Parts: sequence; structure tokens; C-alpha cells
Amino acid sequence: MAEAAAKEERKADVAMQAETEKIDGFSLVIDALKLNGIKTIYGVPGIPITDLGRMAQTAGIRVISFRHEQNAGNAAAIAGFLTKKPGICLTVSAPGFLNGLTALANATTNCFPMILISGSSEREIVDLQQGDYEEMDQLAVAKPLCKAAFRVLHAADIGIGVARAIRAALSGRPGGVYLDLPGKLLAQVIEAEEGERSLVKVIDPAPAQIPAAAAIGRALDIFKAAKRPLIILGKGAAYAQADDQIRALVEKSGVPFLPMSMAKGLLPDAHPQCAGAARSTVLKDSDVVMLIGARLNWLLSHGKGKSWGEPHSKKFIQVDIEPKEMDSNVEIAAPVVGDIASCVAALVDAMGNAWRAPPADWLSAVNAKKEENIAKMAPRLMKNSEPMDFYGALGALRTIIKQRPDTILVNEGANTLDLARGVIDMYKPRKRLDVGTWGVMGIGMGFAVAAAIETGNRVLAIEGDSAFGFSGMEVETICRYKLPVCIVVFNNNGIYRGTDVNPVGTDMATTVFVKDARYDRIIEAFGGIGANVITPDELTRAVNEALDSGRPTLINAVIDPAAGSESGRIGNLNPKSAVSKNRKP
Ligand SMILES: Cc1ncc(C[n+]2csc(CCOP(=O)(O)OP(=O)(O)O)c2C)c(N)n1
Ligand SMILES: [Mg+2]
Repeated sequence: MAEAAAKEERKADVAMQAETEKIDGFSLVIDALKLNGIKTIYGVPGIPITDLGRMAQTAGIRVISFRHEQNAGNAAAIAGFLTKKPGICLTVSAPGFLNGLTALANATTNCFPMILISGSSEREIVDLQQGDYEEMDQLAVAKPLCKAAFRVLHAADIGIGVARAIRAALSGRPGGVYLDLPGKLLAQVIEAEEGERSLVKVIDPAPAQIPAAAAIGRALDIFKAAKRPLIILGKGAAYAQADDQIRALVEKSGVPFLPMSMAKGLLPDAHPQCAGAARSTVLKDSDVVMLIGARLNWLLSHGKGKSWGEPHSKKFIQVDIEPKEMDSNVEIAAPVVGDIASCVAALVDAMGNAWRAPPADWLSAVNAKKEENIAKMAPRLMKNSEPMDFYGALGALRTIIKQRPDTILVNEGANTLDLARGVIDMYKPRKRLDVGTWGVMGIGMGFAVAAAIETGNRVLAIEGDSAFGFSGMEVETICRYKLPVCIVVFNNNGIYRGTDVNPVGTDMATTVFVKDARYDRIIEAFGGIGANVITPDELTRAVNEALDSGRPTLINAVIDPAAGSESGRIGNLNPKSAVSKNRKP
């Protein structure tokens, strides 16, 4: 008897030893991510990646579980923007992958480094289209929508696959990368030693790209000769985390600067050189424009047309890491290609110590316009009316951000977005996160979750009632992880306005929602704090309480349903036809 027991024990020992010498795909993926400093994964569990998430959690990676992959993807994308490390989103196959893909495409458009890792079904069955569980050729679908896409088929290639994904996401212009992991790969077992040796730590994933001296010289010759110069800072400049160099360039040059939405706060909006309040004047009247990490896309009217004044009246200097960005819309007189920190440092260096400030008449013209616009706005922001209009509500939130400049502001909607962008001054870099290049609705709760997790700061999410609906279920996620997020829903009963009527009276108008809805009650279902406010004073009180306590809070801010305008500030982009006009209500 004793002998048999001993034999069994020996057999178990041998089996265990053999097992410790093996490693599976699950562990290799986790080890590869950990080796490269990945600390957080955002995702939704399910076949075939449930165990991957569990094991990652056990291995010390934080795994934040969402209610919908698009929100997990948006969280990963903004984590990438905030940290300069690729944000990781983990999803199941076909439908989960597709849900995450919108966020991946959006990340790529916005130049946020992100990796979407999706499990996938049996290759042999998928490729023969034999109808596998969640069958889809995900690699092919992802490819045109992101910066790079890879699939790993052998466990021994996991290290290289993860390394390629990280380098592709971070190097040059950052963007979204897709990494396809078939379920079978995760279960594959190889020798542990071989596995560990196959892992790759990515050295210098975003190497400095030094601009050519001639490019710096050319740019400064033009900049120096300018009579009405302007600097435009884009979110690429915010991403670069070259805050000191950028401030040095702006202040040494004495040139007015205009921050794009997510570059607000790179230098404070209250900085004497900030021309945010004189936007149309500086765009129209400037003669030399230096773009730093900003693209001449639709957000800047492609660098031409009425808002840019006389045709061919200005010269552009463009600082960007992507050479193909140059001349994309108009001629760039001085392309400066390189990473922003290196380019701006080189510019500052070459400016020397005797740089002359721009002509005084330009600076005084900009300042006069700025003061005029600020004075015009001031009384609108102080209105304590009932129900609130956008300005009254935003005036209250503006003061709160001034008092609490470390708060991260998440913002989406139409009027709620456009007006908040103009009204709320930012004081610190990377504190304003919004809809970005595509103007996409649905980033709100994903961004809020990741902002809280990655920075530990308080988050204030200012959401149109429509915008909020795109990711609203993540209120449960915010409550579950007890995140210090205060959501303010600007409730004007609909999209743009809550007053539209359908003249034929069948269904309601397409832009209106249930009247007088109480969004605050949604968060109460999950143990968060809800508040319903109708005046700016009440709003101030409720937001301050939320930011003091750090408890998940949703404030339903009742906004006059008639206060908004069609499409916020971009109504001009709606197609108009002379024929369809008389069919419109
Ligand atoms: C994914 C996506 N779908 C649809 C739109 C079109 N869209 C632009 S703004 C908006 C909602 C605006 O309403 P709301 O958020 O309530 O803001 P308000 O103007 O009422 O303040 C919609 C649906 C979009 N930008 N993105
Ligand atoms: Mg609305």
C-alpha cells in the first residue's frame, strides 16, 4: 500500500515538473505585455479571452471590464494619448471585435497609440467560411482602418507579435494597431525556456526624429520676417509632452498662439499671448502661421477659404512627425519634419537670444479683438436664469475648472461641446479630452474611466444628453470601480434642441427625446449620486460636492430646450439643396 502511494506521489511530482517547464499562449501574451510596461487592459470578457483577462489580473495587470467594447476601446485610446504608451483594448471575436474597431479607427484618425487585441475563431474554418462560432476574417477587416494589423499563429511568435504591435502604435505618428490572437494560439503550449526567450522588450519604441538644420533655418527665416505671425498648437503638441519647450518657443517669440481643442491648457488659456478669444481675426489677418502638431484638416478649414482671409495671403510653417502631412491641403513654405520635442527645441535654440517680438500693431490689434470678445461674453456667463441656457451653465463650470485646474474635462455633444470649448478656459496640459478629429459621439464614458484610472485626478464629463446616450451604460462601470467622475448631462431634451416638431405628426421629430427625462436616476441604480439642477448656482453646488467627495455622480442639468442651434457651431457643414428646401418643415 505504502509503496503504491509513494509511486503515485512520484508520478504527480514528475507531472508537475513537466508542467513547470511548459508555458502556454495565455501566459506568453501576459508576460510580453508586462515586459513592455503595460499595466492596464480595458475590455469585455468572453470566448476565447475570458481566461486571458483573469490570468492578466492574477499576474498584476489591472483589467477594467466594460459594458461595451467601443467604450473600452475609447478608454484604451485616451490612455494612450495621456501616457504615450499604447492603450490596450481586449475583446472577443467578430461582434466584440467590431464594437472595438470603431474606437481603433477613431484612435488612428486622432493619432492616439492603441492596440486592439481580439480573440478570433478557428483559422481553418474561418478561411473556408464554414460557419464557425463568431466567424470573421478580422485581420482583413481591421487592416484598412488602422495603422498596422498583425496575426500571431505560433506561441513562439507572441513576443515578436506584441513587440511589433507596440512599435507600430508608438513610432512616428502614433495610431491604432490590431493584434489578432486565435483562440487556439492561447492554448498552445511550448517549452517554458523557449517561450521566455522569445519575448521582446521594445527598446526606444518612439525614437527621437531630429529635424534637419536646413529645415529649421528655413522656418525661422520666414518666421522672423513675419509682420503678423501666429502659432497654432494641435493635439499632437499636447501628446508630445514637450510642454516646457513649447512654452519657451511661444514666450521667446512673443507670437500670439491659438490652441486647438485638445491643446488647450498646453499654455494656459489665460496666458497674455493666447489668441483663443480672437480666433477669427488671427486666422484671417495673420501672414505667417506656424502649425505645431496641428493638421490643416476640416477643423482649420483646410488652410484656405474665407476664414483664412485673402487667397495666398499667408505662408505656413508646419512642424509634424509625418512627412506626408506636408502640402496635404495647401503649400507648406517651411516643412519641419521630426518629433515635436526635438523640432521645437531646435527652433528655440536657433532663435538665439536676440529674437525680436512681432510688430506692436499686430499684437495690439489681436489684444483689442480679444478684449472686445471677452467683454461681450462676460455678462452671458453670469446669467443665473431658470431654466439655464448653455452660457449660464457653462459660466458656472468655467469657474469650477479655474478653481480646480487639475480636473480632467471630458466633453462631447454639439452645442454642449462647441460652447464649452469656447467658454471654459484650461490651465494645464492634457486636461481637455473631447470628440477629436471626427467629432464622434460616444467617447464620453470611456474617456472618463481611463482619465480617472490613468491619472488618479478628478474627472468632470460635460455631456450633451444625446452624446451621453452613446456610452451611458458605463455609468455602472464608473460606480463599480468607484471612480471620481462627475458627469453633467446638459439636458435640452434632444439633439441640438428639444423643440423640433414633425409637421406630419406621425412620430415625434427625429431630434427630440423624452421630455424632462431624469438622467440622474440612472446612476442611482448603481449606488452613485444623482442630482437634478435647474440654475447655475445649484449646478455649482452639486459639481463642487461631487469633486470634493470624489464619489461617482451624475447631475441632470436642465437646459432651455430652445437654447441650442442646429449642429452647434458647424451647421454650415449640413448639405443644402435648392430643391429639397421646400420639402423641409
Ligand atoms: C457616432 C456619431 N453619431 C452621430 C453623430 C451626429 N451628432 C453630432 S452631435 C450629436 C448629438 C448632439 O446632441 P447633444 O449631445 O444633446 O448636444 P446638444 O447640441 O443638444 O447640446 C449627434 C447625434 C456623431 N457626431 N457621431
Ligand atoms: Mg442635447
